[in-house]
Amino acid sequence: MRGVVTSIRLPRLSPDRVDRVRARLARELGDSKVVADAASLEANAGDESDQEPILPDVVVRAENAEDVAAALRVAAELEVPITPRAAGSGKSGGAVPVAGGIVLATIGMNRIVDIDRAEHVVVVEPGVVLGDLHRAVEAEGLFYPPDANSLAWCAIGGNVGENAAGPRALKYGATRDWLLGLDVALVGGEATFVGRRTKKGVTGYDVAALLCGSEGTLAVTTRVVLRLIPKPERVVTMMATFADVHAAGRAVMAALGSGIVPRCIELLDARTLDAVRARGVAVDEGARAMLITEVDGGEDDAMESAGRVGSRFDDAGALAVLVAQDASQRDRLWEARRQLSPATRAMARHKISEDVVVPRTKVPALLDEVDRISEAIGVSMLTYGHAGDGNLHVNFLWDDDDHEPRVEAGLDRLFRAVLTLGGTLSGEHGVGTSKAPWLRLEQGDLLVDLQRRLKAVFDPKGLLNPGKIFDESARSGTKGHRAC
Ligand code: LAC
Ligand code: ZN
Repeated sequence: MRGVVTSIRLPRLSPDRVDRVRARLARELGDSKVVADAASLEANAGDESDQEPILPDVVVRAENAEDVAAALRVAAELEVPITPRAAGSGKSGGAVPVAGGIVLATIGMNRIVDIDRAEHVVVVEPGVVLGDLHRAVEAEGLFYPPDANSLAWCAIGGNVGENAAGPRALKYGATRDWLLGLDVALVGGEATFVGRRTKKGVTGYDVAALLCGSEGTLAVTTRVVLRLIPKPERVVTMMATFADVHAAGRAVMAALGSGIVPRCIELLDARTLDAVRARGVAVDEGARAMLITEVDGGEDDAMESAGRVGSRFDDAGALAVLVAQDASQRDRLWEARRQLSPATRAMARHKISEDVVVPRTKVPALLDEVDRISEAIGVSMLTYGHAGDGNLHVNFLWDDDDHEPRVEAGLDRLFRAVLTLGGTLSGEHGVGTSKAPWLRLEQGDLLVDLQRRLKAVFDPKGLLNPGKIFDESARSGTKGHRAC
């Protein structure tokens, strides 16, 4: 189990109540779907964030929507906390059961129910792995663009819960932009469909959009209807290198001014490039920053578009602009990019990774501020991420436990700088427990309180995924960081 930042800990159930909950769930769902052995509890305790894992008291392995509804009914009747979970790849503590209780695991609900070629719609269960969805629809000549970097194992239920995004968000947006409708179950076990299956539709509030990104605090997804488009005929992948990260930041703006919308522009700074080299991608030693850029389109125009973007990089002072020559070169580059999160974690005993966003014109200003913060606190930092969206993963890396207060100060300064630059605290990982203490700083009292009231409409007793998004005692600092 990975240990890390001390999470909020809410009061736990008494042993008697734990016994009652386990027995009642087993009666409703059958023994095989209700598990409480040490390995199962541990496997459902944490996520991919720096938040400390916390053991649940029991895990429900749902196999269908009826199981989900039954678990939510029992939770309401016995007034027990219940935390939904798909793959557990989240990066803000959203799936950590901070009050113990029930973890409701939907990863076993992994059927692709329907790929509708005529309507360009796919219907899936929440446990479908994103990469499997990509392969299935692409085999039909269709395309689902959101591409969280954990696509080899993250699941659609979590993608919906967190409104997950990835590199291709620059051109295609995040999960919410592709979500048409959801089958959901509420605390208490009632079930309904929200949204639509058609391209257009404006009846009532857009509840599907509200649930997407609600981090499992309002309802539990049992089925997802997503929009598709035809698969682009051609993709061109480019790797541009620069003498420093600031030149790369300026080149991002130059490329965005080219009239072409690349499907991604990923920035990697000098220390991140060391991690890429360590993963076997040949990068010139003189390069201190890189942009991985992809352009897609028709067979004829994609190369021309790539040429236009590449010449902007040249004008902006690129050391070299290389085009991936074949699928294996391209795959190697992306594999290295997708592994950055675990690869950078291995670079120090402690790591915090943020996913702040600034208006993209402010990326150079943010990079300057990161330099200043690193110098002021004397802690090593590295930055990579979705620069075309202004969404950067700013990482703090340190070995010495005594440096935690400095990191804390750096984190607070980073968040304040991001807000001053007109940005937001999270571009894709959500608030969870990790950013909860700063939510009010960004959104103000009225908006936070309005959302809390909304939460109470769905879940009056606060049983569903308690302690997330709004709980300001969630993280009292970086105290408790340990090697991960
Ligand atoms: C990435 C994850 C950390 O972009 O969001 O690699
Ligand atoms: Zn990312």
